[in-house]
Parts: sequence; structure tokens; C-alpha cells
Amino acid sequence: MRVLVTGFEPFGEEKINPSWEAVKELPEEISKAEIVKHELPVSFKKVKEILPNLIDEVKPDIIILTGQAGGRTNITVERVAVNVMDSKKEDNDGYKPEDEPIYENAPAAYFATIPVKRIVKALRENKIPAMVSNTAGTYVCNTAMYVALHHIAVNNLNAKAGFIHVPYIPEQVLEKAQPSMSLEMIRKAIEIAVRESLL
Ligand code: PCA
Repeated sequence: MRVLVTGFEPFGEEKINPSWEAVKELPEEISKAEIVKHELPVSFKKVKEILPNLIDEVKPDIIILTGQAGGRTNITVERVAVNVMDSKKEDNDGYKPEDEPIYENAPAAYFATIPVKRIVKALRENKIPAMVSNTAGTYVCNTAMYVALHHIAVNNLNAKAGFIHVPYIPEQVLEKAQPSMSLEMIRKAIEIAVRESLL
């Protein structure tokens, strides 16, 4: 079995992105499955180009995409990706779409195909604060999740995919009144999500 796990590069004011910091530190193998790690750019256009090719190259059985959700208190496992790009802030290419579909003539939404509820339960059993989220937003993370699920659907691939949003880590909020979670806890949460998805 092979698992593709992605994190994002930093964006906005941030110097680091806890999603990639955590993914980087995953072991090379989880439950005997090979872990392939990749850092994605925070760019609507590049994610649409890179992710389908990456999936075709790696041929993963499971795809776990991760991203930063600054301000969220818990690990949030996303249930759904919607076919829209709508943003008040520019992406790292300076692009700021409004009400644009990710793909024309494509479904309004896709549900995650990893076991969302079971992952949340396993995280809580490991004393990691976790919740199901019913929106991944309309920025680049939602686009990545939609692109992966759409690519799997239209090509009939035998792969499961989902998205996990992670909070800031403490070093990002030293001067902000914002919640954070330790990098080690985030890393462990992603590892547990991989393990549960492989069951
Ligand atoms: N979070 C952003 C994009 C990249 C990331 O880590 C989001 O939630 O859309």
C-alpha cells in the first residue's frame, strides 16, 4: 500500500505552515504502507496542475491532504469539498478568484472518502482534540481536496482521499490571541489518520 500525504507551503503573513512541518516529520512507513510526502504551493492554478499529475505518478491507495486553518482550535477532518474558488485574500501567485468554479460542468461537491468519523474518534481516543468540519472553506485547501476527489472520480481510480486542517503551532501565535496545538500532536494526528484510513 502507498499513501500520499501533502502539506502546504507558508502563505499570508506566516513564515511556516504547520501542515508541511508535520508531514515532513512523518515516518517513511506507517502500518507497513509506504509514505510519500509532498509540499504543495498555495496557488489555485498550480494545485490544479500539480495534484492530478502527482496522483498519477505516485499511484497512492490513500491520499491525505493537510493544510493550516489558523484560528481553529482542533484538528478538523473535512467532510466535503465544494466546486468553488472564492477568496478575499490573494494566493501566493497573487490570484484572488471570486465565485469561480474549480471545473466547469463538474459536480457541486464531493464527500471525503477516508473514514472521517472513525478518524475523529481515534484522535479523541488518543487525547487529541478533533472534530468533523463541514467546510474546508473556498480557498486553496478546498480546491486541493476537490481536485483530488474529482481526479479519482473521473478516472475511476481505486484510491481514497480526504483533507485534514490543522491549527497554528505555538511559535506562530507568540504575539497573537489565537489557539495553537503542538507540532508533535499535529504530527501524531496525521499519523493516526493515515493508520485509520488504511484499516
Ligand atoms: N491553508 C489554506 C491554504 C493553504 C493552507 O495551508 C486553506 O485553508 O485554504
